[in-house]
Amino acid sequence: MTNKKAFIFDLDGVIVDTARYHYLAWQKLAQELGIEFTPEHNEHLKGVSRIRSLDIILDLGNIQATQEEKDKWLFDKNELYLSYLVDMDQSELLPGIIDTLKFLKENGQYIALGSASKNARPILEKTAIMPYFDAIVDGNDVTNAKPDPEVFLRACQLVFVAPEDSIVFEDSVAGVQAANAARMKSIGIGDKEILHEAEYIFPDFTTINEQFLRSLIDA
Ligand code: B16
Ligand code: MG
Repeated sequence: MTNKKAFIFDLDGVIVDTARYHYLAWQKLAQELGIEFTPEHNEHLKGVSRIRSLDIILDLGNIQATQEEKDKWLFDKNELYLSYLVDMDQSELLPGIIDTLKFLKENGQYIALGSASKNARPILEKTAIMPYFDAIVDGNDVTNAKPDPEVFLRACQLVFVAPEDSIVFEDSVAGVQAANAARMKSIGIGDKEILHEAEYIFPDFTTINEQFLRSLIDA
């Protein structure tokens, strides 16, 4: 009997190193508004929707803004972020990710995307990894942002796999909490102190071996 699990990948910070581009773009806005915005503050923005991210930054600076101002800042931030992606290609995939996707595909597993980003599809295209994915759920498809489990629940539904047979790879605290809330196996990619709520934590995909992936498939 084949054991088909749903392996759900976050995008920013898991598949590609776009987290630093989000940070640079938010930092520019924060600077313009006279708000101090550090890498520590940025951790709270990872996995969080664009709109919520802006609210967090404005709260840091105690700034009240009209909807019109917010819309302009959101637009400008996204334009700057997109300008960093213009020349993006496969070289921006994070180390070890392709080997992991290949192994799972060769072993007949479902692969899905579960990202908060509204820019997810062009990034998958630019990095030429769209063919690996059986299902894509991104910021355009959900109403509730991480840590709400909606994005991951929709991803497993699309491949007809139960949440308890689903595994999530995440680099953000909000994403790990979303996976746990969905009752999926959560695997943190990054700092073990920041991602301590995850069931397993690895610094990156080069440290995840085939034996571990096999154990997830056979669990
Ligand atoms: P966009 P992920 C998230 O993507 C990022 O971690 C987060 O920093 C960003 O604000 C969010 O996407 C929205 O992205 O502005 O491109 O719609 O990590 O869930 O793949
Ligand atoms: Mg992420």
